[in-house]
Amino acid sequence: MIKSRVPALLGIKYPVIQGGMAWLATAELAAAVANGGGLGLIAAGSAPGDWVREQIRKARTLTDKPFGVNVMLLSPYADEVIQVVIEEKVPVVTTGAGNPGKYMTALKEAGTKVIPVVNSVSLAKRLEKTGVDAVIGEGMEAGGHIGTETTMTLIPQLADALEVPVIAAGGIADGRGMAAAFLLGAEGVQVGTRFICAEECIVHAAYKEMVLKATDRSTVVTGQSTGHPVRVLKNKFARRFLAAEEEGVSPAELETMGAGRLAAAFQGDVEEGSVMAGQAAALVHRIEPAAAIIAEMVGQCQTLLGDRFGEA
Ligand code: TUI
Repeated sequence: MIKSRVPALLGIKYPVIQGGMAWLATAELAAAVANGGGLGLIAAGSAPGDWVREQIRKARTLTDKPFGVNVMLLSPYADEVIQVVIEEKVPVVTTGAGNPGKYMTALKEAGTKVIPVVNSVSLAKRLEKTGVDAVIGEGMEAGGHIGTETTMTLIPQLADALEVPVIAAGGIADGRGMAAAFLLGAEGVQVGTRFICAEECIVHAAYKEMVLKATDRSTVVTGQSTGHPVRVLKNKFARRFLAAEEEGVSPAELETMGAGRLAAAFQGDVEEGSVMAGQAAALVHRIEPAAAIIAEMVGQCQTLLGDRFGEA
C-alpha cells in the first residue's frame, strides 16, 4: 500500500506542496494552494525580512489553513528571513540553494517543520541527521537552480536511503506524474511550474503565456559553466547567455549578465528576462485556480493508484 505521512506531518489535506518560486510565489498563491488543500508557500527569494513578514500577515487574511515560507539560502537576507519565520510562528519552512544546517536548532525550538530541497543522496543523508522532517528530492527536470540527477532515479534512491518522508519534485505537473512519484517511493509531490499558471499567481501574463506555449524542447539550462545551472525557457536572453558561455566568457562576467533577470521576467520582459520554468511547462495547458489544479492532480492520481493512495 502506498501511504503518505505528509498530510498529518504538515496539517494539510493532500500531499501536494507548492514550489518555492522567487517573485512568483506571494501570499496570494500560497493562500490559494492552502485553501485547495495543499501546502502553499511564500517564496522569500532575495527579499528582505520585512517583505516576508508582510506577506505572511497578508496570507493569514486570505486563509486559515497552514502555509509555509521557502527560504532561498543564497539570499543575503536568509538570516533575517529565518528570524521572521520564527517570530511569526510559521509552521513549515522549505529551503533551496543551500544547506539549512545552521538554522536547524532555532527552527526546531520554534516548532517549525523543516523540509530542505536536495538534489543528491549524500546531501539528503547529511541533512536527515540534523533532524529535518522530510526532504524534497528535486530532479533536473525542475525549473530554476538545479542539480544533475533526474527525478526518476533520485526519488527511489532517496526513499531507500532515508527514514523521513521523501517528496518528489521536478517534472511533475499532473496526476500521472504524481502517481509515478508515489510508485517511486515518494510520499508527496512538489509542483512549481504548473502553479505559475494558477490564476492566483501574480506573475505577468506574458510569463504565463510563455509557459502555456512551451513544448518539449522549450527549456534550456544556462550557467553550466559557472557552476550555477538554471533551467529557463528559451528566449533572446537565454540564447545570448548560452552563446557567451560557449565563447568562454568568464563566470564573473556571466554573473553580471544574469543579474536582475528574474525580476525583469516577472515584470513581463520575457525576451530579456530569465523565465525560469521546468520541463513540465510542456504539460501545462491552461490558466485555472490553484484549487482546481490540486483537485485534478489528486483525482487523477487516486484513479491511477486506487487504494494504494491515502493517509499513512
Ligand atoms: O533552489 C532551487 N531553485 C532555485 S533557487 C533560485 S534563485 C537563484 N537564481 C539564480 C542562481 C542561483 C539561485 C532559482 N531556482 N531549488 C532547490 C535546490 N536546492 N536545487 C538545488 C539545491 C541545493 C543546492 C545545494 C540544495 C542544497 C545545496 O547544498 C550545498 C551544500 O552542500 O551546502
